[in-house]
Amino acid sequence: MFPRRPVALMALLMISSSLQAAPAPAITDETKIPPYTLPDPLVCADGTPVREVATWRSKRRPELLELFAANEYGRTPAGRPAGMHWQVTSLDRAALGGKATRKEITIWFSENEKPDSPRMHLLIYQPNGVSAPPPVFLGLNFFGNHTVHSDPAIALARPFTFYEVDRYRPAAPGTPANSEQRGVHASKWQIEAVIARGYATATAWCNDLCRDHVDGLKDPAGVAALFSTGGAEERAADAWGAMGIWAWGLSRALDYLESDRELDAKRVAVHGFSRLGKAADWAAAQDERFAMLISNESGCGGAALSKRLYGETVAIINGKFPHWFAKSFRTYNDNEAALPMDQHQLLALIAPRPLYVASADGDQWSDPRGEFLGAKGAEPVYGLFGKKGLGVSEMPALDTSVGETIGYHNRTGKHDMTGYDWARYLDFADRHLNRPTP
Ligand code: GTR
Repeated sequence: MFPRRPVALMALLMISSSLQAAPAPAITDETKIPPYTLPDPLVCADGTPVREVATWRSKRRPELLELFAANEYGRTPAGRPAGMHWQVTSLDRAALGGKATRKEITIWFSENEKPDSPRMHLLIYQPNGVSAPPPVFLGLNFFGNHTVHSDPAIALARPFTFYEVDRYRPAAPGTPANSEQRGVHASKWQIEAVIARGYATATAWCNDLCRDHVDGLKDPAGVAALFSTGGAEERAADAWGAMGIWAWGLSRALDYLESDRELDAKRVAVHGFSRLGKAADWAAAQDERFAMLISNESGCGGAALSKRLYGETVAIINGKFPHWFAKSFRTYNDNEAALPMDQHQLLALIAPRPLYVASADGDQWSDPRGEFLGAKGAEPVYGLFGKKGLGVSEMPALDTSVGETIGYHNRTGKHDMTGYDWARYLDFADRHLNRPTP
């Protein structure tokens, strides 16, 4: 029987007020976390257990990808756009004191090359004097390519045109990014160290793809406009947001790398820090051309379990960043128990490729233990492939790197990507990406 009208009306009012309700406060006391149950990565939605790689590949993996697209990150258009093309805009074979070659490439996402045509600027440093095309670390940066190294030859990023959410606040809207910012994020990129170990590094600014702003999806020069996505509120419930677009951009950067015979596109480690770590996780989950994933303090919506209510929650992240995830993700605001999947299953989608998850002890907002448990929860799928994952059952001591095909450490210090982190990633890459592709 249908409820009588006043009851139905009251229910509607309750639903709409719960949609607007302030998020429940974050829990930061381990003893206050409510009990939760994680869905099994190796049991299909219809109850079929996954006992073979073939079942994982044909059934469970597509099923999980669909759950993440429909309920969290939104849907990604397949492949590259028809008119996509690129142009090398600078090339210097004597960069970094002769140790590296620096390249800049503009990747246009349509046939147009007008001032507001969607595009991405890729910056690459590759080691000189190597005997084979080197493996590549690929990641997006927060503030523009010119911030990853103080090299004065790096082209400045296009000016900001409006405030960027909680990250970079120019004195007034419209204040351009300026050369004072050159190299401000150099410590997060460690380019000399990467080159010295025989790897190339490639990066693009996330804002080239989608401005990190509540109105970012409306930017006429952004990728959202190219696909007529609509604004953060106007788009379809399962349409992508900034996170999906950033992940897509990483795959488009890989398209370019595949065309560059001086680099080994079969050995690309995609990496990301924080919000850009979430994007890297989603990129590697979807695009199996990425040979490795490094997820640095990716937290909520990244490597940390959502159902474990510690630190940032789904309601908090959706409230603060309404443009990051699909609108459908808001269904789970303060309702994480209803999620049909969780982030350990996202990490499981990387299997059998090497995966490194890293936390920082001073970054409780990202939930270090939740990130460790995310990695741990992916392990059974690595086992299915005959790979040993973390190989430990408890979180390791601070500043201790563990694991085989899944690496993990919890660094002392704040939310950051440091020389310590990079040294661990380079060691991990040496173990897993050390053989040149024939
Ligand atoms: C925070 C956000 C986190 C993380 C971080 C960052 O404000 O709550 O999820 O992404 O920003 O990107 O630095």
